[in-house]
Amino acid sequence: MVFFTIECEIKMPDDSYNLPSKFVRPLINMALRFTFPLLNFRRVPRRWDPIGKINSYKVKKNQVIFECQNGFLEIVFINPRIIRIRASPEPLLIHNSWATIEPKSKILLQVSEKGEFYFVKRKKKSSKEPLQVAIRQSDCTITVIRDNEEILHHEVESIAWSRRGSWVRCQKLSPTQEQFVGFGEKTGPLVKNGEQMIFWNSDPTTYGKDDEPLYQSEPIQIAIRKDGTAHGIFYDNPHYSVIKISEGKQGTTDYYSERGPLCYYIFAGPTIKEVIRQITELNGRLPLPPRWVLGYHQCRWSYSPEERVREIAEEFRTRNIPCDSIHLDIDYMDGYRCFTWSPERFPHPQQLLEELKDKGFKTTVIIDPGLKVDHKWPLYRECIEGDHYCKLPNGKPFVAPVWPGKCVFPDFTHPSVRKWWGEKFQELLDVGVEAFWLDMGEPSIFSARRTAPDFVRHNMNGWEGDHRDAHNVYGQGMAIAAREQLNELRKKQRTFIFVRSCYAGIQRYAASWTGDNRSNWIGLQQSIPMIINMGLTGQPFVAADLGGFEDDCTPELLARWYQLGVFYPFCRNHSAAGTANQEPWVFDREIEAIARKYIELRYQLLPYIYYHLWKSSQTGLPIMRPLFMEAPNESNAYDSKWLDTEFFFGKSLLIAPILENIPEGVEVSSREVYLPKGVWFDYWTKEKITGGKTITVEAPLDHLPLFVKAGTVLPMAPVVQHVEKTKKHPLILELFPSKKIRGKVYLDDGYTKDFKDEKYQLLSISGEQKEDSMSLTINSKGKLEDLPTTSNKLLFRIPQEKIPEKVIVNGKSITKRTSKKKNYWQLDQTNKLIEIHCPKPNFPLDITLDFK
Ligand code: MIG
Repeated sequence: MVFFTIECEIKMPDDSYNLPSKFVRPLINMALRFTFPLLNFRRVPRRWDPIGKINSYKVKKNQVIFECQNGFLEIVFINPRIIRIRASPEPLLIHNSWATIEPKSKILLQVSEKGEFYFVKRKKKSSKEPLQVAIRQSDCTITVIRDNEEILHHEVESIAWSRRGSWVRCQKLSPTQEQFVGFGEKTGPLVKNGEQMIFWNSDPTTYGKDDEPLYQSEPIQIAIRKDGTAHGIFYDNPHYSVIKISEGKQGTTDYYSERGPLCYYIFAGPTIKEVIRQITELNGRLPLPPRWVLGYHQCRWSYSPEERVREIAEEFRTRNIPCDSIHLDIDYMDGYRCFTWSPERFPHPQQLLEELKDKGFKTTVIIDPGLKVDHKWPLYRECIEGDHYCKLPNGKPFVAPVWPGKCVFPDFTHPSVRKWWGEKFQELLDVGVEAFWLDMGEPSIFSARRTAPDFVRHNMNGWEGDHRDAHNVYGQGMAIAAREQLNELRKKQRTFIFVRSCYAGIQRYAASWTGDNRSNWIGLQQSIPMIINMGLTGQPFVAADLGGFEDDCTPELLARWYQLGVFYPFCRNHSAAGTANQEPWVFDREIEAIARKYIELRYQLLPYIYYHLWKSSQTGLPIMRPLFMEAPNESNAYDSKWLDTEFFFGKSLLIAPILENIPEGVEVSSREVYLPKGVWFDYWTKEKITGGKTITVEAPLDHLPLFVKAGTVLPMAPVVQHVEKTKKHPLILELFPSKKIRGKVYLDDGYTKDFKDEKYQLLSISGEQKEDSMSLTINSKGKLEDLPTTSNKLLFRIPQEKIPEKVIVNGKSITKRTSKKKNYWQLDQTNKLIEIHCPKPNFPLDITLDFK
């Protein structure tokens, strides 16, 4: 009851909060650094009772249940490469997951006895079993075997329950040297060997190096072996959990969760890409966002009043800096009441949004979970009358302070509350809002503990529970509510939603961002491993606040942050109230030019990014990729020196940003870059470089080291001020030749859900370069004939070493520039390119360049 007294002691203002001043905030943050861990701390128990020896087992079609001395163990094969293991002191009930879209398993199982082990395998006979489970009779320890021979996972101690309380434990050994990655949103390096991590959604108000836990819980571990093989484990339990990875020759992973049952999935891989496909097969994949979302987003806490929003929009357009969305933070609301507009600051929201729309901006608004206690406000009354709130044990509403002052909290773990709340989005859609930003779902509360007390009651989809059960999925419920109802409210168009707090599997409801980072070099650097690890656990579309949230950004930092940030899957500049402005133009012309150059680069790469995002929606593979994903056989690809500082963007680009300020006494920044094996092109100079080695690259303030793999067809767009404008332009295919040339483009209308009826175009380009010729074939798939979101023209750009004698398109030799309506080719002498123009291309399209 300690927490109870603390919550009650808090003075709760009726009026909304004011932002604490710049001087008080660091003090609050410092105080929270102590109170937060103290009040959220849970001690991992010391005394445990193991599950004990196996007494008997039962095979029930697709399920094997072992009855042990102290509990039950269940094994199910979700498919031949994904198994689920559950254990509990009591007989196991249905598995209620907040993450998985678990298909009903149809895999029949069998158990065979060999020596002191039981082997669980598929009933269907095959000489090589992707996965099988061996369980020792005497203590029920589990070993998981891949392809009949390789031990993936081996328990050092058997599964156990705490003697007091309700904790569960699982301790496993990694038989081979492995590197552990994944774990979702965590600070620190990409590889987590030797670390202990807590899974308890938390709002630290701002975070720096090694601060944890943060807003999200994704207890998914991927183990990578140096031969490039990988497998994964997902501990599907949203309770307070701890994963501890001990170092040593043989790494061990200890997992503890405050409440059972123990439930985990093993993904067999055997490659990292396979593991991600398997994880997202189980937990779902990102619904394809509208294409404009890939543009640049500008935000700050807060653009207010209306006039300020207009001003910002105007700055972008007059300065010719591309931008697709302006985000409105909490001050657009009336006293922080959700779904309302401030009559003073935003008296004519519809008109404002209309004007923005005319200029090519989509409006995104923030939504918080807490509803202001205000008896005159209909939404509050509905919440109370409809019994939609989180409750105290006595059934009364749980009330706690957040921005609006005293608030009640919708119980997003209740299906009908999700429906009720989700339908409210109609009010914002009516005003013209296009996308939604869901904040504070930890839930974040202005108390010393920073979140709800354990005794608060939640519906838990009918299973009833307390806040220990609900805490890590409260934000997930908020996202589910928004996604499910917005799918209904917008039957035709896609909707973009992103959240701060969530649990594994969030990607099928919403994208996310990494919360309140800081405007410093650590904030810049650590966004790389963070976003990559989130991608590895299934979330491919993530942003970090570009320029940093807390503290003031400096010109040099902002320039470098643009160079990295335009390669975040989701690209948004955002900063906290009370900090210095950090829009592209606030410093000087040099910094503005750098911001523009890199935002423009992102817009040029849009077709490339869109293809990869579509790919994520199909396979789960993220666009921001660790080196070992594309270069699994190179030891440098596992070295944190490179892993934490450079990355693949899609299959073909390598980004090596500058992550430090220019050292004193040095004139020009430079960095070492490890270029994986193969041939590369410097993106800027088109100079060829052989990889498999480290190079030093000079990087003056406006330069980002950026490389393209030879053999790539880079689909590109011209620079436009917002995504919809690309419609007037051709699709550009830029070639980076090699013996073999490959590329893909995915195009659809970019806005509706029609692509689900195959109304898209998927182009596959393959080609060959020979001594004195080059050939390209472009095939198309999908029900659309034209190239949507373009002017239905193809433009090939081929670096020119020799000038072709003949260019042949579909068997017809074409001439140098003649008419705009026919295929023709020309030389771009300044850029040293051969350009081939194909208006209204017919697929398959064959092109041959003869250099004889
Ligand atoms: O208590 O809405 O992470 O992006 O600007 C702070 C104000 C609440 C936290 C979010 C941040 C947002 C801020 N919010």
